[in-house]
Amino acid sequence: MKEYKRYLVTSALPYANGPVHIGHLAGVYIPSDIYVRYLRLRGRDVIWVCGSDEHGVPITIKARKEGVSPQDIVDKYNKIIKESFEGLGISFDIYSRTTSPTHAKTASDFFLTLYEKGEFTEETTMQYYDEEAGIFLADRYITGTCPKCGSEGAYGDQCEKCGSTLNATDLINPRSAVSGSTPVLRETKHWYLPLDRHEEFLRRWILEDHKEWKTNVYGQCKSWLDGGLQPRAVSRDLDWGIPVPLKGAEGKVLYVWFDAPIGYISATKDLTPDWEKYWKSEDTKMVHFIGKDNIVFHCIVFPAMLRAHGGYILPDNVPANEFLNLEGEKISTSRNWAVWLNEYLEDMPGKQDVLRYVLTANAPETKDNDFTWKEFQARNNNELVAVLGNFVNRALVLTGKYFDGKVPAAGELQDIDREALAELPRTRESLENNIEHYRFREALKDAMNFARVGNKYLADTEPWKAIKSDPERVATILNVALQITANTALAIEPFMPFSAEKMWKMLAMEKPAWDRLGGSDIVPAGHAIGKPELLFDKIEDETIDRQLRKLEEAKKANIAAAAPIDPQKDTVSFDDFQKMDIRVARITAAEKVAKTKKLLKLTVDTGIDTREIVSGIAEHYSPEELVGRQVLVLVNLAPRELKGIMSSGMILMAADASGKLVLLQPESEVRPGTTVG
Ligand code: B3M
Ligand code: ZN
Repeated sequence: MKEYKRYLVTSALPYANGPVHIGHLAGVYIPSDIYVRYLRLRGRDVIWVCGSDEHGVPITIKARKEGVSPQDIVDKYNKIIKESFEGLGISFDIYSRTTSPTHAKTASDFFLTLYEKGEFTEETTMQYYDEEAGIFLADRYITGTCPKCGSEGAYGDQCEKCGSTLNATDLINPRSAVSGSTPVLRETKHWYLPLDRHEEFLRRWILEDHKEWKTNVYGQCKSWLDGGLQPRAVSRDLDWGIPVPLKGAEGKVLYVWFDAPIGYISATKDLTPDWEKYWKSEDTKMVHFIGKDNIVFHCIVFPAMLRAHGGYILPDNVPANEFLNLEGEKISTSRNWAVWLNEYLEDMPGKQDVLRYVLTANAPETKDNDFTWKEFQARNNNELVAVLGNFVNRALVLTGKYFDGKVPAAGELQDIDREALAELPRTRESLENNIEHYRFREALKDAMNFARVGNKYLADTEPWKAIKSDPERVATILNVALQITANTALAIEPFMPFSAEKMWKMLAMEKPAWDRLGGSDIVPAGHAIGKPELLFDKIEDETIDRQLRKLEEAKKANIAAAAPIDPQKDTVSFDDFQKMDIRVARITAAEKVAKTKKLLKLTVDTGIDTREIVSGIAEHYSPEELVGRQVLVLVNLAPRELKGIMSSGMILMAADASGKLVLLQPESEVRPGTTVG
């Protein structure tokens, strides 16, 4: 393996059109945070850059939907994203923005260099233009009938119903999502990066020189390369983005996927005047952390851009993860099917490490994985509380109890002590090897192994029993246990920095250098430790149920949003309306209709009389819930017999988002018999 002098780590720039969710965290930000924290602990020269991706069509769509400017949208979400990352301990060296002046200049200059070197081709094509709005339409702004499956509302680039990839010009009955008008085809000129010119190089560089890349990454690259590379447009007709810096290119901006990766360079410039040392030296190991949907841009397009420009290094590795699902379903921003980081931090204060732990233990490193709240609870209770927290607590509490909080000196070691201590350097080696190879799930198991060894050691040596007969032996046991505790604190730091910090506080020690990890002499005899506290609390069902209910709500809202609204019925005359006699009434009794699931027999005081109405609401209300309620009743509906009961009238109701029927009732008490109209 190549020896590098320094590291440049990048993490995908999140789109500033929504908060980040657990899928982003598990796929990109937690693994990169672990990696970088580890490198820092090892004293390596590393910088880690990230920032908001603030251009692109999704942001303009969101702005239009909310009736605000794209700048408002990115300001809002950049702040939410940045603060929530900080809240979770994601330790970027810089979190920048692609709307920064540095970035505008960097991206613009980059484009010009490629243009002047003749690295682009130009092409004039026909594109949909909205004559009413006076703009060219991005694919996402055109909807129509899918030519493949015939469903309505397909987008210019994709039909979400059948999943087909489309060209805007394939859509039947295309409509502009901006004005609703029918778009027309117009000529437009764009600049293209001819990826085919780089194909041979990329084949060699990836398929031969980087066989060590993760199989999911390597495989995707190979299939792209085998399919043959095509020129890709690097500009768009859009009014939000970095203007194409050429005469005659008014109204054209850099394509977001051209400017965004250059954002890594701009962020580095904003971080340090020494930025070229990181970007332009073969001694730098560059690593891109991304999700699988970004592989082609980071392994093929961006390297081709860097190479076309010249002078820049290419990534040494691109450890992309697969996707995380949530409770068995694909995470979706638009359907609000997600656990949002900002909400998690509010709902679960002090539990940052629990989320970091669970998302690492279950990271989608080699295949898509599922996050469930039940697993979250189980891992917290059975692993963090029962293993890590329990071990640390016992070691510290017993030291307080038997030795007044002073670390006892070890006497002669027995086999069982030596065996436990011998696990430490072995575990360290495995942990390091796993992190250096981007196997963070395995590395976390190693970190937890320190606590497992400690837990087992205490269970086997039983100091609480030995204390009566052999206090000297207990001194040795607790010395060993405290060495393991300190090892644990050091080992978990990249994964669970908040807990590591608490542990050093409880041990009343400064964090030692990483090279002490695996050692049996981290905590000196005679040292006074601090006050033990619990590292983790048990998570109760109630907490989990609250989160599940939140998801249930999201689902209901989606069903409601997706349900079509009935078209308006034919006009009726005022006289026809007057024929309907609707009154305020009160339910005085309610009971189930025998042998039916849906029907209740209601006794209703209509003010005119007391009568019976059979209503299909048994699945939505219990009889007890109904008695005493005021309702609206159509009293002159022709009576009809239902299950042997004469039903005289109809209770007015509407279905809510989940399909549950809800009663319509006066806002305040009204005398029964009062006419509604
Ligand atoms: N914003 C896409 C994404 O979040 C994009 C990443 C840019 S990295 C240069 O999936
Ligand atoms: Zn379709």
